Amino acid sequence: MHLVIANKLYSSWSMRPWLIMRAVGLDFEETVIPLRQSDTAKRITQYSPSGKVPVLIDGDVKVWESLAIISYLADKYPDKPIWPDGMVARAYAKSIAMEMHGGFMHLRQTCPMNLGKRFATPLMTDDLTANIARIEDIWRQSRARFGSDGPYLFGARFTAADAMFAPVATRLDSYSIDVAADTRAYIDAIYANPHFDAWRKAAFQEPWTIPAYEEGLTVVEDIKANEAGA
Ligand SMILES: N[C@@H](CCC(=O)N[C@@H](CS)C(=O)NCC(=O)O)C(=O)O
Repeated sequence: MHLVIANKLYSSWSMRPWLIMRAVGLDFEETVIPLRQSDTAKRITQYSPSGKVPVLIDGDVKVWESLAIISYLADKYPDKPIWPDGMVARAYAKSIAMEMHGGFMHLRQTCPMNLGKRFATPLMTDDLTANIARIEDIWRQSRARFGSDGPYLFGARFTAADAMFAPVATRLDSYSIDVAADTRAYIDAIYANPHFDAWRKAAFQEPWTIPAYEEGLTVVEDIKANEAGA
């Protein structure tokens, strides 16, 4: 299988299928196409009918949209623990994964993913506050109902629901957003995940910086530069 993605520093949608593929031990090759270059659109459309990544190429099958890729993998590899065990937990996991895929627009617009920087807390509008409250509620409910045996949303095993929310966890951290202690513990669990850590370290090796993605934001820490110099 071949997963085509964008910059690991910035591309939250790319991170999601990549993380779950790594977490369940699927072999794949990857191609990173950097965003905002003169040939970005041409390169992406060579692979992806939507002009967006991620896209998974599996022989003559092409699957685009992050959640469709995860769904395809779960169909193709039913023995791989992509979703949690049990019909009720799986229904909950798919509900929150789809809620994430289609929602939280205020957080996504105000706080674009950028693993390399820490920013000052943005203006906490009512819409942004409501998005964050709902995210904290989802994580709390999921952990209380299904997650008692480990740090992730469904316990000890990192599932597709965690993959969908991992970039959300990074945004709460990167934008210095005040969260409850249990939310912080979940964010820390994502950062401690070895596959997330591998993605983050690879992001810091990338040569590209896209200033347009930082316009209007106040940088309080250049994490990528600090970790590279450490
Ligand atoms: N809904 C899509 C979103 C994909 C998306 O927006 N991808 C961005 C990168 S994160 C992209 O390909 N942008 C193309 C560009 O900016 O040229 C998914 O879930 O995969």
